[in-house]
Amino acid sequence: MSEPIDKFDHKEIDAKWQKRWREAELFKVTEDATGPKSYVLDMFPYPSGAGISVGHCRNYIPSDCYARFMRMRGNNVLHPMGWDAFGQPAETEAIKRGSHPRETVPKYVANYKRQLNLVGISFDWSREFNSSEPDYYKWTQWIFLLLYKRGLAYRSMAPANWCPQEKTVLANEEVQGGLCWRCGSRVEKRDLPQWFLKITDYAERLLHDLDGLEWSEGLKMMQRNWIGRSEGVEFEMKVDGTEHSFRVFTTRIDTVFGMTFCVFAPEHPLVVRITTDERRAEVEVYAKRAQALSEIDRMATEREKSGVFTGAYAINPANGARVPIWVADYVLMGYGTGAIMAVPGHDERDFEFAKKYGLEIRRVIADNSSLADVPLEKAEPAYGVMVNAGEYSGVACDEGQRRLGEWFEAQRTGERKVNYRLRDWLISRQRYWGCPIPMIHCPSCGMVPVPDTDLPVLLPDVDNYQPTGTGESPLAAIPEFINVNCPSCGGAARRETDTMAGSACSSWYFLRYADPKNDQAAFDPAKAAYWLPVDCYVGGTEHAVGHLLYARFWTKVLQDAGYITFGEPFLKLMNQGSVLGLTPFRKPRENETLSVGQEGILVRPEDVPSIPQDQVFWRWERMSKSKGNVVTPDEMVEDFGADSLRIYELFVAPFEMNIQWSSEGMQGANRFLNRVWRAVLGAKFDREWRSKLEQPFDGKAKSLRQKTHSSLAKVYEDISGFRFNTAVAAMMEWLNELQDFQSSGGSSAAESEAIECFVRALSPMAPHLADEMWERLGFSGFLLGDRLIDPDPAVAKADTVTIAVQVNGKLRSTLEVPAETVGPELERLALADQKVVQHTDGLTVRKVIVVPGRLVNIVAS
Ligand code: ANZ
Ligand code: ZN
Repeated sequence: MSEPIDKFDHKEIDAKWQKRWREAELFKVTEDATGPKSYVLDMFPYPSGAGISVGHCRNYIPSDCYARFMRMRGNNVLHPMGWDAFGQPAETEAIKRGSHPRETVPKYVANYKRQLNLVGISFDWSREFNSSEPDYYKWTQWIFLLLYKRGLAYRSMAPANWCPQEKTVLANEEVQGGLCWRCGSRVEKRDLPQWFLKITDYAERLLHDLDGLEWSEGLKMMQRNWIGRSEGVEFEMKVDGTEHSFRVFTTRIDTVFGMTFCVFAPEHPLVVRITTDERRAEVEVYAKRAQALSEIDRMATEREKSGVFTGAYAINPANGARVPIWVADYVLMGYGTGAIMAVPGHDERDFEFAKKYGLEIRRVIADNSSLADVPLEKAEPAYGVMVNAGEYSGVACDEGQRRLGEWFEAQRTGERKVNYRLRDWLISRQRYWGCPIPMIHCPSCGMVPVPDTDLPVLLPDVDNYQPTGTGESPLAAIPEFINVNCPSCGGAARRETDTMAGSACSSWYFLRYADPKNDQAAFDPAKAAYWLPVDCYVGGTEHAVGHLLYARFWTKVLQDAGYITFGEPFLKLMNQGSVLGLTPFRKPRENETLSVGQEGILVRPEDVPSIPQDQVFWRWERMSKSKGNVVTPDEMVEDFGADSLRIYELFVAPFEMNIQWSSEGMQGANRFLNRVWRAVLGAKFDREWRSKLEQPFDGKAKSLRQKTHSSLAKVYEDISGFRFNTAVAAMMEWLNELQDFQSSGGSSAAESEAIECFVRALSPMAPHLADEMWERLGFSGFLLGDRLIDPDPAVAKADTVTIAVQVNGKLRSTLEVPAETVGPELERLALADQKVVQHTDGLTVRKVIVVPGRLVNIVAS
């Protein structure tokens, strides 16, 4: 090799191999029943105009390393990519720039794709699709209709979360802390007819099946809490002196004797009927005010409680007591029955409320009966025994719950019930850039689904796709779109003008990758059965209760309808940490105020020089375009090459941890790869090393071989477990040992073995450089198409010793074993030894004497 090998030329190497991979269609896969498969999937990205940052790469690079590794371990790997192109981000972007999403999306997609290729991600682009193409959304509509036909889609008037900025409704999952999760506006309530999907029918299964998933406990807990299962009793109460009655739900029926008042949600329909005339004005004012608040705000425990008395009373069915009925916003209409029995002695919110309005607080639970009259300083929600509870006094809480539940059921005035906090999924949006809901409103037939044969309902072009702000989609302004003939009676009818939220598109895309070009069906069940479920899903935790719950729901529905045989889409889920960028802020000026949690005013990096030094401070913030702290893979690849970026992102920290971006780290990664380059190509490589392993090795060569095989084992184990940082660290140590060996002048089959094993193992991490070195070592083809070398556990073990094996005192065989091999293992190995078996043939083994590290003597007769 005459060329200089001091440093590798990353530009030339990146371009050369990316071109060759593309031309060879190296990443293309098809079903192959002869071996195991592995489906490695990154979450469906929105192709935004900003392109990807090194922050996004924290997801794509490790999952690519894993996918390449799985393939090199003999799996048929599906690693696809596509675009979640419908929905708010594309539309917001398009509105801002006055361009049509149909034009901007392909541009953004092309840019994302270019960037991902730049980093050498091994996506099978032949399976690429985007969710805003009719070929795709036809099947999103088909699944919607499947849900409708199965009674799982319905339209109903609902107080919806309304984002005044985006002029659309939001799902509960899109409201965070009372704010819109995208634009941060305070969410309002509006009564609008909306489409819902009945995810609540699947609450129990969604909860139960979490147990079998290989997801982080934290994420499972978030889903469990979101589903919010609680067991309790729902029972009926009479309004004193009227025919009216209402129901309440409680998880603590054992506290029913401590009910000293009841509370209705302000929206409860009975409120207007039972409120007395002299209380009416005050109640109405209160109810109106409550309407403006979000559920989240209303539930917040730290908010001061407020409420008004209705003037009416209810009867406690357990003891006949007459209790006042109040209205308060901490009771929600959407949960349980929208009315509660208030037990201030044992419920914190009720306690606070009773204190404020001077209502009675009564102890009905205590650690033991002798404490029945101890006054309550605060609500004591613990379990113990019932006290001051008539015939139930002295009864343990759990027994009391059971008996009271039975009592209500026997009376037929109540029953034990399971409640879920999970609400039905609000799926309609009054926005243009989404998948049209395939329904028709007919004056004579009512709601009529678009026949499957008429799908897709195409999204028409509009002149103005700005939201109308009236709660109607811009599609309502297009006569050619809305006017249709009813598929059932043929009469004049109107199309539904709402579109589906983007989360509909991402609820089944993982199935489409199995069969992306199918125009007869959403997917071929056989292909889905081959590729799915997804074996390894990689994405952020921000989707914990949105996407990850919806996708599980649709999967279960498709399973129930017989299209697939599995009920969980993502067996293993890995959540990457974020990349933080150093972000400049300035101190607020005198006339400026900061909102809660805000430390300073964000400034653009280019403005920093013009601000007085003592006014500027820097903080680590999640990388995003809006923060002006983005580093692009383009810059990094330009300066250091794709593989340096890959190594840096793999090595910098455990996969799930946040990292602070550092350019010095990039240089370190680049230096490591240059060392690899020199160690591999500066040696005399002997392709025939395998045939020379029989020769005796000296101590140094022996220890290099041990390092090679133990490193292989460690690297494979770490990559399998998503511990990429320690895998790279093991490569670095291994390289050190190889370099030590080389600088001490050693050269043998052990060195060539180390080099070949190293280059192969490096391939999933730094594929460009690995393929280049592979070629320069005299091989051809691509490492990805080849296998990784299996570590030899015997060589991997620290030094071996030779054990003499005697039969009745005569040396019959020897064992080559790791020095630390213990007695019972030596005995087992000795007895299984071929020569020993021959010499004990026909004899009975009477005794085995083991001297660890030296010999085994078998006494047989
Ligand atoms: C009396 C009681 C006594 C309660 C006690 C709790 C403790 P989870 O566990 O989340 O399901 N509740 C019921 N419906 C409500 C609504 N629409 N808005 C606000 N609160 C409501 O919560 C169930 C408990 O929350 C119920 O049990 C009820 O208060 C309250 F020592 O009833 B409990
Ligand atoms: Zn009709």
